[in-house]
Amino acid sequence: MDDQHGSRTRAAAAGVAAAVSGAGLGELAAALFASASSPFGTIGGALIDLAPPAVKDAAIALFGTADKAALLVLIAVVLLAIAAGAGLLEARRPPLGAVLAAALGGVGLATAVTRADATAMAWLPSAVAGVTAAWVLRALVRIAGRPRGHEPVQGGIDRRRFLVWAGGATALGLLAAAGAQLSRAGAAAVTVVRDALRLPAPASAAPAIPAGAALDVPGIAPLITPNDEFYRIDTALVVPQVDPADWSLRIHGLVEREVTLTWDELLALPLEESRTTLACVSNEVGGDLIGTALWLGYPTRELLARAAPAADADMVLSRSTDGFTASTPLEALTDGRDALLAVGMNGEPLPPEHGFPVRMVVPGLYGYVSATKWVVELEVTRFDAQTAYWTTRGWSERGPIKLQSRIDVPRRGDRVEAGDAVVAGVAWQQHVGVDGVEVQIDDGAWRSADLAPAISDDTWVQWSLPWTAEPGQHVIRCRAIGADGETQTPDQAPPAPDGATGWHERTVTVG
Ligand SMILES: Nc1nc2c(c(=O)[nH]1)N[C@H]1C(S)=C(S)[C@@H](COP(=O)(O)O)O[C@H]1N2
Ligand SMILES: [Mo]
Repeated sequence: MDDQHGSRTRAAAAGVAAAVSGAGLGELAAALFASASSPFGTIGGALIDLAPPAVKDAAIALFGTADKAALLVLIAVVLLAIAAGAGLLEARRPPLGAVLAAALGGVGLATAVTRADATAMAWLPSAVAGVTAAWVLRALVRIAGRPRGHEPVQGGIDRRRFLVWAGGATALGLLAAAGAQLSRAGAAAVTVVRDALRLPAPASAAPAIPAGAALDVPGIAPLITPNDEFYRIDTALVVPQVDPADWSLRIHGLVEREVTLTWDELLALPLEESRTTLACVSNEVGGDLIGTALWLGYPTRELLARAAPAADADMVLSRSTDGFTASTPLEALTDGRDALLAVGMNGEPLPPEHGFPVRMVVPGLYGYVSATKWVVELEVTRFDAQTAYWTTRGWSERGPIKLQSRIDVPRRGDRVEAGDAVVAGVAWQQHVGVDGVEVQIDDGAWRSADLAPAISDDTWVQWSLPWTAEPGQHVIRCRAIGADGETQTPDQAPPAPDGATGWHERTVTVG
C-alpha cells in the first residue's frame, strides 16, 4: 500500500517537474524570440477570453485591480494540478500523460499563433514547452518505475536517482524562468524609450483648474488622480510592449481615404490638453474604478476628418495591438468634445499599463466602449456590421456613463467623533455635468451639499456637507442631480450590461 502510495506521489511529482521544466524553457524561448507569446501568458490570455463574463466580473469584484495577480496564481494552480494528473496518467497508461503534456503545448501554440499580436516566432515558446514537458515526463516516469496493474512495485526503484532527476528538471525550469525574467528586464527597451521621451508642449493647453475645485477635506479622492494610483482594467495579462518607433495607427473601413499615422507624425501635430474622468462600467456603486487625469493628445475629430467617414458610418471600432476592441459611436468622436488619441497622462508619456504609447480617451463613455489602450487601428464601420470585445460577451454595445455619486468621507471603518464632522465625496456624469448633490442622514430630510466648482462637465466634481454628528450608528446616503435635471435613481442595477445604478450608502458609528 505504502509503496503504491509512494509511486503515485512520484508520478505526480514527475508531472510537476516536467511542467516546471517545460514552462521555464518555454518562458525563456519567449523572452528571447517572441516576447508576446509566453506560454503562460497565451494560455492565461486564452482562459481570460474564454472565461464566462460572470467569472470575470466576479474576479474584478473580488480582487479589483489585483485581479491579474489572483488570476496568475489561479492559472499556476490549475496548470500544476493538470501536470500532476498527467504524471499519474503517464504512470498508468504511457504515453497518455506525455501526450497530454504535448497537447497542452499544442493548445498554447494554437492560441499563440492566432492571437492578434502574433509574430513569426509565436509558435516557438509553446512548442518548446510542450516538447520539453512531454519528454521530461516520459523520462522521469520511466525512472520512477510504474506500478503494474494494482500490484505494488517490488524494489528496483532507485528513489535517490528519481529525486536527483526530478529535482534537476525542476531546477532547470526555474533557472530558465529566472533567465527569462532577467532577459525581459534587459529587453524592457520600451521602458527605456519611454523614460527618455519628452512629449511636445500642447498647442492648446487645458484651462486652469478653477479655484476651490479641490476641497480641503482629508480622505476625499484627489481631484486629479496620480498615475500610480489610477485604476487599471484590461484583459492583458502581460502589458503589451509597443515601441513608439514601430507604432502606427491605421484608419480604414468606411472612409474616403485610408490614413496611416506614425509616432513622429502624431507628435508633430498640434496636440491638445484636457482633463477627463475615466470610469469603468464594472465599477460598483461606491467603487473606485474611476479616476481623473490631464490627457495630452490629438483630437479624434481632426484625425477622422482626414479619412472622411462615409455618410452611413455610425461607429468606430478601435483595436489594440493585443486584439481588444471597443465600439465607439462615430458621433462621440467627431461632435466637438475632447475625444483624444492620447499620448500623455498627467504630464508624462502614458504609463505602459495605461496604454503606452497611444490610447483613446473619450469623455462621457465607459472605458470598455471608448478608451482603447495600445491602440493601433480605427475601423470606421457600423453598429450593425461589427461587434466589440465586451459586446460579444454580453455587455451593451453602447456605454454612456450614468449619473453617480460616492461618499469618500467618512471612510469605511473610520471612527467619527461626536460634534462637528463633514461628509464629502465626488459625483459625476461625464459630458453632461453635475448640478448638485444631496445627502440624507438616517431618515432625515435630503440636504443640498456644497458643490465645488467643476473643472468641466467631463470631470467628476467634489462635494461636502457639514454634519453635527450625534453618538450612535448612522446611515449616510447621497444622490446627484445631473446638469440635465435628472436625479440619480435609487433603483439598484448591477454593472452588467451597461453600468451600475443606485444610491451609495455608508453606515458609520459616531462616538
Ligand atoms: N487594449 C485594451 N484597452 C482597454 C481595455 C482592455 O482590456 N484592453 N479595457 C478598457 C476598459 S474596460 C477600461 S475601464 C479602460 C481602463 O483604462 P485604465 O486601465 O487606463 O484605467 O481601458 C479600456 N481600454
Ligand atoms: Mo472597464
